[in-house]
Amino acid sequence: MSVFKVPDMTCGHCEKVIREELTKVDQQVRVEVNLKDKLVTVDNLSDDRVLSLLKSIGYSPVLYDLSI
Ligand SMILES: [Cu+2]
Repeated sequence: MSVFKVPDMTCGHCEKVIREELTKVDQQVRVEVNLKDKLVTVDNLSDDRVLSLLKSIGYSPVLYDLSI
């Protein structure tokens, strides 16, 4: 499981397109979106893949270090 900060995810539409982009890859992929904190939690998909998929649809994700 990895958490990504997506500062430019601002509304329900963003949530929908992000969710669709990540889950279309594989039905095993699990996505949780926290719109208020602009966090996306992803299970069963590599960090590199998440970052490149979200960038490909115009977002600016960064891997979020929960230990900070
Ligand atoms: Cu939006």
